[in-house]
Amino acid sequence: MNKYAFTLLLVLFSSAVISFSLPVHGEDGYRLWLRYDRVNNPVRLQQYRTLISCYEMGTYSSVLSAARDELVSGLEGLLGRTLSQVYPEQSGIGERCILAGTPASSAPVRYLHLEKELAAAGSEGYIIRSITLKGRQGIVITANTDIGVLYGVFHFLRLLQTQQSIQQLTIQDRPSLSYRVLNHWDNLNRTVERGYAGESIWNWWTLPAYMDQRYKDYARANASIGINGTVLNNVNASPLMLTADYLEKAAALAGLFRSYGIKVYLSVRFSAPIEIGGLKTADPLDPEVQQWWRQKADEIYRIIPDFGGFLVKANSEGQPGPQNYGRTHADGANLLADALAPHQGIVIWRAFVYSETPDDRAKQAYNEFKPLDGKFKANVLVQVKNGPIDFQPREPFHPLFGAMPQTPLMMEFQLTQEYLGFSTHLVYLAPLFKECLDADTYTKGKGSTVAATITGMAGVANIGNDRNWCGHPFAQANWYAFGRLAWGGSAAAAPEAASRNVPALSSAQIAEEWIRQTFTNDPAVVDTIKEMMLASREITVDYMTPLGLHHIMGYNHHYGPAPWYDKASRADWNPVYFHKADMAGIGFDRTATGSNALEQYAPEARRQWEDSTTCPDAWLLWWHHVSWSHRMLSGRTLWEELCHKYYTGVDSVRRMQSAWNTLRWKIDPERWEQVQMLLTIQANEAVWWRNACLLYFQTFSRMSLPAGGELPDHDLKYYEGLHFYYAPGTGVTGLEKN
Ligand code: GCV
Repeated sequence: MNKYAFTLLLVLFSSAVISFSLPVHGEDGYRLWLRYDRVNNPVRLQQYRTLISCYEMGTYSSVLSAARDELVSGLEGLLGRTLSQVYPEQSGIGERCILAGTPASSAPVRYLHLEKELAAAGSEGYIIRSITLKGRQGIVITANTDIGVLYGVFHFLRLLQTQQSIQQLTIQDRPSLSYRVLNHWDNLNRTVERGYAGESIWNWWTLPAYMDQRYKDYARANASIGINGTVLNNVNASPLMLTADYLEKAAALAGLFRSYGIKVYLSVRFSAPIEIGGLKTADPLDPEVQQWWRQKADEIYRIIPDFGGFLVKANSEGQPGPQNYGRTHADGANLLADALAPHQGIVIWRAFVYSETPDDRAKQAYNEFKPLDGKFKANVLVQVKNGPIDFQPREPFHPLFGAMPQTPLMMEFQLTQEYLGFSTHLVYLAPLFKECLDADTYTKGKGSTVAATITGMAGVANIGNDRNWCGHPFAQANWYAFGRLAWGGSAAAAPEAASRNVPALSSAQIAEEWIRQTFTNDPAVVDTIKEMMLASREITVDYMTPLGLHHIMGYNHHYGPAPWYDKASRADWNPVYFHKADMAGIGFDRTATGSNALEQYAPEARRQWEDSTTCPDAWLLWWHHVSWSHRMLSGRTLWEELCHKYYTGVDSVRRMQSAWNTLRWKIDPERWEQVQMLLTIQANEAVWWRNACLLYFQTFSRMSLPAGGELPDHDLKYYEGLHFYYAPGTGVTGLEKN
């Protein structure tokens, strides 16, 4: 073979090798915000390469191993070169080394004497500092615990991924809430209630023998944003979850998640003692039932020693509960609390309850739970949805926040977009979460924010087995924002919060971090995407449920508009129950002349909403039934304002489309194209919402649509006649109609 033929062969061979070693998927979103691509800003890259040339780790635990793996793979990707591991001397570090570990696991960390700073870091916080030790420069990432070190490593990598300076670092951070927990509504048959991103990521069939790589990447992603718990299964729980077979599967996941500081929790069905225990009753005061739960808890802790505890939906939407036996929610929660207490487990008892009574659904949870304050065992937390109805695009904060001072409360937010366009609409939820967290309950005087009343935060997960985890590339941002907000989105009342030395994160900051890590650091692109994200929630409110409207979507599957729907078996499942449109006007009167849900709030909070002439437009129809010609604060009449909002909503989605189009060549083609297609769906559905709602409400207002505005392309009958088979998230057969 001559020289040229040999060279040609070599080239062909190496390109074959290269093409095989390239990822099969392009930029498919799988890597989430942990991409670790080489830093493309030469100045920053130079700085990072100058300051980092090696690493040293404290003696390994499984958590520190995870920290080391992340640090090494992250830095090697970002710096584009390999790093050497240095084994530290007693009191020194290698030149330009990253030193990571706790004082207990690393002699050089001990030598730094950071006791005072570490005292403020608590059990999950950390310190990141530029140091000089015996004339050698380096950076230390340290904490009181191994998990604190892992969180510090993720923070450090975030600095590089977002191209921040790492000169003179003096970072100290800790979480403001103790419980930061994802709630999966995943069923054992892999359907996901209100899931829009494929099937459940838990492959119950192949667990525990087969551990999908996804489980580890899930844990990494969660740990990177400080999530420290996960409830694996749906709150509409199968009793089978508590059988030995399934517990073994859960134990396998718990074993993996342990290295990432994530505890496993399970949703339990209150009647499990009957269904899988063979008892005749699930009465919480029955000694046999009590013994059954104690034994079940012992069995669980034998195989999951750090098991987090139980999440319970009881006497809600058909689920069994203590009221089936004439007992209270406190009796039910305390039964389980007693079983878990010897193992330091907790019970998270949901307050999402409402029954078929003539009373306003918005009032029922408060009426049920407020009198139980002080009656729960110490290891019970009550989990309250952000608003009193059900995860609507806009709701006032739930009146239970601040109303149960003797009971630790968990906030429940929904990341999966059940009522916000599934995973086909781009809606960044941090502004919705912040609106609630920052709201003033006035329960302990001015400044008693909702955030200050909670101990933990739960997020109903939007994760499935779709390649990009969440369906919509931008839905990942809601997972990210949830974790970041639970970590540091508020100056919460928890004692830990007081010693955070960093200000609460804003929606804009979180969006920017996410964009830089997930898409690009190009400032113009970051700004364009950030603007879209920050506006997106309000835009969705405008085209779906403006001015305080709520719960007017399709029955059961909750897809699309159906304000006319009145066929549900229960009044409070019908949209007409919530908007109450008639010839006189529209809106739910929740003032003293109506249901008086207002009285559940502190007087100062009430004051902002109670007068229809001063109530902010955004909340008006939540609190008041007003005439179609009611004068809004904007100066328009109600009907004009309603039209204005619906039309503006559609226009704004179109503006998002134009903004996205300007990014055509600025981000990877795969995700650009996906988002472009999804925005087209969103724009079409915004038009659908606008037309369907305005045509329907017009039958009452008898007023005209705005002159010169786009006319609906169909009549009301057409919209009313639409049916959707196989709408995702319901688990129905597809033959059921809405
Ligand atoms: C898990 C809403 C949803 C249900 C959900 C329920 C809950 O009603 O539509 O799918 O059930 O909330 O939070 O328990």
